[in-house]
Amino acid sequence: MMKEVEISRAIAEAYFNDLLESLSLDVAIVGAGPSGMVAGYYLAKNGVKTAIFEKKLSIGGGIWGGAMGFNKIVVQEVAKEVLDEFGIAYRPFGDGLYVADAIETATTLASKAIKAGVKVFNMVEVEDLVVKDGRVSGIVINWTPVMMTDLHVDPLTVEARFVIDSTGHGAQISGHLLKRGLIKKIPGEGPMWVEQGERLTVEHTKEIFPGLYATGMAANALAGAPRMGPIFGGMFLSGRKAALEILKRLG
Ligand code: 48F
Repeated sequence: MMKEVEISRAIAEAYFNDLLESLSLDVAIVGAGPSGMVAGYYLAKNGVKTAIFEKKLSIGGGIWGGAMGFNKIVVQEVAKEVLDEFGIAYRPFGDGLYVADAIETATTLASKAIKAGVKVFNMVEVEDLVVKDGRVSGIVINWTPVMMTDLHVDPLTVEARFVIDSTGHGAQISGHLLKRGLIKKIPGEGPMWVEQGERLTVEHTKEIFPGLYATGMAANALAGAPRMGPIFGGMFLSGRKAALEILKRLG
């Protein structure tokens, strides 16, 4: 029946079912940028209970604008197989480079991750971590508007066997460990050097503290590696690497 309150009931019930179901996760991913969505896809596809928490209204992080708002992205040879896995169209360009549409990339990564079983909670900011006995064991969440307006409202908590910091350049989640002295430093990204930046981002995708992995630009910032601009292969491979390592750990 098209009654106003029935529409409200449908939304509230469906949303809170998802939230209740996601209070206890195998993996909580913070940030729905390329590395977070790729990680989520590979985890969920392999039967791991995974949710992504994104503080903005929209998923996609730094994908949408390509470079300078020109909405194309570049992917290098080694990461082409991730585009193939997701079925994202591309066009070869020069020696070992491929150009894909930024809008198709953002929407397809999200669609495939969700269809693989990832729950995405947008407009939810992760404001802290749960740390018990020297191990990250969950995240602390609040509504983005609460955080923006600085209202004094207590958060909720989600427990997770692993948390992934996929928050991009700011490495916000790892920052919560830094301010408690639980990790020593976050050097931040260095000036542009594409090859090194891409290589080091993947190399430094790892468990940075018991229970906490970092991917993408967060891994890059934690390593003090160079920035690389609108080439996305490193982001994809970083997300996949974290997912495969966590899959191994979960058995
Ligand atoms: O920055 P972002 O796209 O992360 P990424 O996977 O990819 C980086 C590239 O987009 C690009 C690049 C390519 O070479 O350099 O920058 O490392 O996405 C990070 C997402 O995390 C969200 C943020 O809104 C964005 O969508 N985010 C950040 N902090 C929080 C958060 C938080 N505390 N809680 C929830 N979401």
